[in-house]
Amino acid sequence: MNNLSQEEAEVIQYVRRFANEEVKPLAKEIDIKMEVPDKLIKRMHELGLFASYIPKEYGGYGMSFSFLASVIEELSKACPSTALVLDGALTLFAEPVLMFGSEELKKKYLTRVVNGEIGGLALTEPGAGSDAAAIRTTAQKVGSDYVINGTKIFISNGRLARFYVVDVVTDPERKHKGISTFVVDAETPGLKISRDIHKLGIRGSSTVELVFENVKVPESNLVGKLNEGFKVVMETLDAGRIGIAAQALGIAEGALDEAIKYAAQRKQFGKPITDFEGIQFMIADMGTQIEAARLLVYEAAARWDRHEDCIKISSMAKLFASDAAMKITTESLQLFGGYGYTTDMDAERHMRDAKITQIYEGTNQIQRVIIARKMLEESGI
Ligand code: COS
Repeated sequence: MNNLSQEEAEVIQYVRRFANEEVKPLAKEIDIKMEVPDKLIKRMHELGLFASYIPKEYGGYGMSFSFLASVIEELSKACPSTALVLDGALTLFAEPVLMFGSEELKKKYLTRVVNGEIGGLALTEPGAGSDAAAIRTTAQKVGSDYVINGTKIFISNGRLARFYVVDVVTDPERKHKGISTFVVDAETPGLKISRDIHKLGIRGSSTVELVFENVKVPESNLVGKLNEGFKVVMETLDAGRIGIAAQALGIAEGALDEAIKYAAQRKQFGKPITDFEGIQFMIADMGTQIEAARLLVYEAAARWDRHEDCIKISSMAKLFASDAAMKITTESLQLFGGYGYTTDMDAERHMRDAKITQIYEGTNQIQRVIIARKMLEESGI
């Protein structure tokens, strides 16, 4: 049902075991210490997860996007912060390089992703969130280089990233037709992490503000064509949103699994609370939402694998799965009663982790705008 090859389905069994045995026991500590430990990132590399989605010609395993979505789902059941390290590296960094990068750029950076080096995407700015075309970070041509100046905010994988895909203005007169995308190495002089951003959920994921002060990048680091970077980032987000939908699905499943286990052993009025119809209805509704989210996530992933237009389906998957995750984590906490409201249980963390999926890679209000625009366009009216 996940459209996985037999080999991919077998590998997923290992990923599930890794998530259960090595990631899940650390999830609480990751949240408290606000860091995914290096040893987990190394293990993901050893298991070939960074290489999984990279094509064989760049040293990877050439597995499908559906496989990647399944990995993200499995890891997110255990710890969505850990999942985001991989998701960011592959959907937000590797995917745009793969889709639009020159051969030189692909060889240079994708081989490094295969080696477990992490990347990120630097699009959002203090004044440009939902209105992505309003970015103001500039890149000016000086000789054969471009010199970047500006500030980027909410950058996931911030401190872990060795390189970022960065969106900049190269022709201020032309709005979205004057935006270009570059790969910038984190070590480049003038590029600084100006602060860490502390969050409600996915606290293990490093989120930073980046400041660019006369950061020089070679023209050869351009991803796609000059002034065509908006298309690069929009298509990146088409893939990225499927990744977030898979993350939301995993969070919801992780929360519901725990809640069912608890409810089945929690006795009140002389019987397990799962004997009460009110509780059964809650479980049934949550299970149905998860199944519907799963169908959307893997339909979107399959279409991405078939190189079909995914604008509408990826927004639908992200919208539905993230709203479901928020609802399911809230209701799961409710099943724990007073205990769910304490930090003794994981339910409150699941709820905090779910919230971001309704916000990042485009708020769910923006997803609705995208879906409606596409539907109206398709109606031909
Ligand atoms: N995939 C591919 N191309 C897309 C696209 C998508 N999802 N969305 C828009 N485009 C293209 C359009 O086809 C159009 O191309 P042409 O110039 O060839 O006509 C161009 O991009 C501009 O599109 P549009 O006029 O719709 O742009 P808007 O400025 O109105 O913005 C939205 C469109 C709102 C969809 C965009 O700004 C957006 O996605 N915002 C959310 C940003 C986001 O997700 N931020 C999170 C960052 S990562 S944490």
